[in-house]
Amino acid sequence: MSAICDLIDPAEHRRGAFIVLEGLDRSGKSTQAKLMEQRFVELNKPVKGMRFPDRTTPIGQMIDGYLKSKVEMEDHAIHLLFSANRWEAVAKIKALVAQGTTVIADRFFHSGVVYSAAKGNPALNYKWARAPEIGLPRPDMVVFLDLNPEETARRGGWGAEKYENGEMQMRVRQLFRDLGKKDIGDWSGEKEVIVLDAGGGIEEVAEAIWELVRPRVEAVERGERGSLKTVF
Ligand code: DGP
Repeated sequence: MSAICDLIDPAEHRRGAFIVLEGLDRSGKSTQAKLMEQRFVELNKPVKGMRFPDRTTPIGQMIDGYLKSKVEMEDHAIHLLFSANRWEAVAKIKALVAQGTTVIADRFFHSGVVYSAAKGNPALNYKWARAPEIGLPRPDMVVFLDLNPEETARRGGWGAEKYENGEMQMRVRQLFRDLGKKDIGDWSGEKEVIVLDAGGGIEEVAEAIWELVRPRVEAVERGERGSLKTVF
């Protein structure tokens, strides 16, 4: 073996993956994120589930008050709070991934851009909404669980929070579907999000997600995707 190979310890370069599930409110994201986490546990692979917004931090509590309509907030101001709530988790995400733990996030920056753009405020367009997300860790894969808003609205607990109304959810769905056609814009040719039909049963959807995610995670494990990239 060459001297260079002797110097490279493959384990040292093995990072974890960063996988994000996106979806409409009550689309089954949180259930699916837990089921995916379970797969990693069964395979003895280190994994950590996270969710955004993280309502446990001081910023997250402000967001929670807004979503529960306890406080009013100007559109740009709440947008920046959602973004700040992601930024405050960056060091943790990077450290976990660097130590070889896969992070599964229930929502990340695409929700930020899409939910704000869906408000239809001309002063808060897609370009403006994306700007504060630049520099965040870029997920290795983002899966959008695509479901008809009429279906999610029939599910228990729907309608209690700010964005849980039919029109908003329709616009959110359309914007996510558009992202499914949009290239990230680097050499990879990957799309911003992968749109997955989430209309089946829980196990069926879990299997479909795993079929997408598993090869990507294995590519990360083989070192083929290099280090974690950033949003640009
Ligand atoms: P959840 O905890 O997943 O139910 O999300 C709470 C709500 O907040 C949901 O309607 C989606 C919305 N949301 C999540 N992230 C963002 C964001 O970054 N910006 C905006 N405007 N809304 C978001």
